[in-house]
Amino acid sequence: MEERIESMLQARFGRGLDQCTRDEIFEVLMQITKEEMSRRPRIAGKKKLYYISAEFLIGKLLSNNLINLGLYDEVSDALKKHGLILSEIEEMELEPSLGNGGLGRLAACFLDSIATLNLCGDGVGLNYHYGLFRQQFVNNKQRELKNPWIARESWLNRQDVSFQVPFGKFTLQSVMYDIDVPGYHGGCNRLHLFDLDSVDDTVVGNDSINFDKKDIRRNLTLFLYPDDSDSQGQLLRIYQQYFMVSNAAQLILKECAERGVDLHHLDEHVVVQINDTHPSLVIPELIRLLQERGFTLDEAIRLVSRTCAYTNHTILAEALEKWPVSYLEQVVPHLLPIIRELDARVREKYDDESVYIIDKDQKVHMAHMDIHYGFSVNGVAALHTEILKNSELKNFCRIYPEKFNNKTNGITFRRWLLHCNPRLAELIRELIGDGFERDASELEKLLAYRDDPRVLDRLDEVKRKNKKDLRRYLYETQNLEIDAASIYDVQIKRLHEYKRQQMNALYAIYKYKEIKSGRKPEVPVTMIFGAKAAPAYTIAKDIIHLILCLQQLIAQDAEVSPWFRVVMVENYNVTKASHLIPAADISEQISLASKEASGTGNMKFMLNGAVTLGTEDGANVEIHELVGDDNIYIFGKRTEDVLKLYEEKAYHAARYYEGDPLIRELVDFIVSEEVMELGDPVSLERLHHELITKDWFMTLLDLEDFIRAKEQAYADYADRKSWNRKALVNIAKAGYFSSDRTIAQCNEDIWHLS
Ligand code: 26Q
Repeated sequence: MEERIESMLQARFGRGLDQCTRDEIFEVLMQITKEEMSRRPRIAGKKKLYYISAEFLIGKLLSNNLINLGLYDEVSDALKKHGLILSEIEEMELEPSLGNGGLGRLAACFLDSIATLNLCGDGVGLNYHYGLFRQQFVNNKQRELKNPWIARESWLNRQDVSFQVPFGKFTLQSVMYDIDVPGYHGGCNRLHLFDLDSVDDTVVGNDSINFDKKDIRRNLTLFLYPDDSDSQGQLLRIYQQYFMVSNAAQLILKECAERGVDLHHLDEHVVVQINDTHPSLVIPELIRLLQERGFTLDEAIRLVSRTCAYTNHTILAEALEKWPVSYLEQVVPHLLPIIRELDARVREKYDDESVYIIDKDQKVHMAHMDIHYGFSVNGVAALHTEILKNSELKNFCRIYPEKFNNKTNGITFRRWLLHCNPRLAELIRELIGDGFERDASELEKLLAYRDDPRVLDRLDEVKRKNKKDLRRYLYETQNLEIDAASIYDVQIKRLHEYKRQQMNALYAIYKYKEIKSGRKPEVPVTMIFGAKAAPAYTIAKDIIHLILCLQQLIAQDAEVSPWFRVVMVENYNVTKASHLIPAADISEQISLASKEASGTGNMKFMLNGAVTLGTEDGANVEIHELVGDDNIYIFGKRTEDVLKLYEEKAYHAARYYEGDPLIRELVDFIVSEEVMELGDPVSLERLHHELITKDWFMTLLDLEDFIRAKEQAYADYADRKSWNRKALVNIAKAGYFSSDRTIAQCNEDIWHLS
């Protein structure tokens, strides 16, 4: 390997490993990895899965691809001989931020597992030039910058595949780029990302994310839509979605032709997984294309309905896509007759407005189309699926009980253990062998060591080293100083009110005041946040502002800062997650019960030996069941209570604020002199007002129980042996959350690939 790297460097740059820059070495390692992937067999099968998703949050690929190819150690050793460290070379790689958060990262984990299980399945999405914005903190506020990731050389391979995509007013010609997806010690699948040659990066200013949203030809694939809270650009979003699915559908039919598939048996050769409703237009598009090929409408609908399966990722009303008929009329007029016909068939059969595709306000409910005209509907955690069946989608479940199924999310252990936490992986190998790398359930063998003080000490040592690494990383990247001997209490995820970062901030205020009153914690604490807010989501940005003000206030306070720190990591992304998670002691999963469909960060933390502090929400419920009461901190109202409060409109934040002196004191601190001096009074006032008048996600309802649970966790941490046992049990029980398990279940129940 050393020779191969050397000779390639010489050929390209005329210099060797000792003289080349890290960038140059990275470029060559990427090239070697790409060559290796192109030599691996492509996974084939009678039936092929197309996983269509508007997001694939793949993160940096070099190390992961090398791990999966079985080349990591070889490359790492070759570099070491020259005093180089592979992980430092990987820092040169630009992160492709082609996703907002959970749903996009899930798609990336799934691709890894699909290839690892040797299943024939490709991803289909869009080649956003800038991905999600890069976040910068200026004056304690978030600022958004563009986030380019496509360098001169990248993982993308331009293909000779191109389709005509017809829109209402014009037709565009696409181009397909592929990224190879290697399975763990196996063959490769691909991620197909569609783009347009006419897209023009220069329509975006240097440091901004603003551009002319109407110039579709030039802007279509520039940006990933920064989630549902940004109300602008809806038409552009529909253009993107149709561009994605028309390409996907044409690719499917082209590949069918190449494989000699008789389209009358499409459903025996193709399965389409629709990742949330963003690709839902693939249903009418496939119907349209089959009609073009001579199929009757009845036959086309029958075939497509047996081919498409839908995953729901949310029950938040505002994230359920409903597009005005007039928008679709403008962007894809040729699909409207089909969508109307699909709706008419529903209306003819069912006398229940709540299941219509087009509602009385002339909005098209994408999820309704998926449920009627797909063969499977799955939720992403047990609780979430139950809520779908019994409340959110209950009228559909009555009609199609057989379609509903649960597939609890998972994560790829290649990235979230082997790559991000090599020390822990090595310790586990030493204890139970390497079987867990293929069969994650083998991690349970670790339970044999739950009372072995030597093993618990070793676990502690791994965590301590990881914490030191993180300390250095935060210092070098953001000039943040944290205490490596403190408890690392971490909340990293998109900023959303339902995830309740504001509740965690109120805890920070509580702790600050406690220490000010002379009550110091037994062990110092560092609260670590990382979160991006959608650019148009005002309250979310106000919450970031509050956290950053608290960070400054506490850092400046010599009385408090030796005991307690709040830090917010800038530009939270997959790379940052892989530094933060291995070092965490406490995993914050504190969404309002019923609101977090699953969460996947919770699984990553658990696998890395952090203990969850959470509500009975999403997959936390399953984590709780697996680890038992002693190895998790559960607090807060449960789903039944919450749903009832909403139903009866019985939650009033003001009552908690007015009726409870502690709550009042904490909330009022947001607009105290100390904080107002550091921050923007308008933003702080707005957040304060929101919390006491609306508090739609019931922060104040759970605040005191949250404080109780967190205090308990901090106190328990002081008993190192018992804490390390909790960490060990969490790791041992994390096997269930391998995405290999999720994908095996998807295949068994939905896809039926060979
Ligand atoms: C909606 C309308 C218009 C434009 C964009 C959107 C939009 C974009 C992104 C709606 C939703 C998303 C992202 C959703 C998401 O990430 N959901 C998360 O999915 C994870 C994987 O299943 C779960 O673990 C999380 O609980 C869920 O929040």
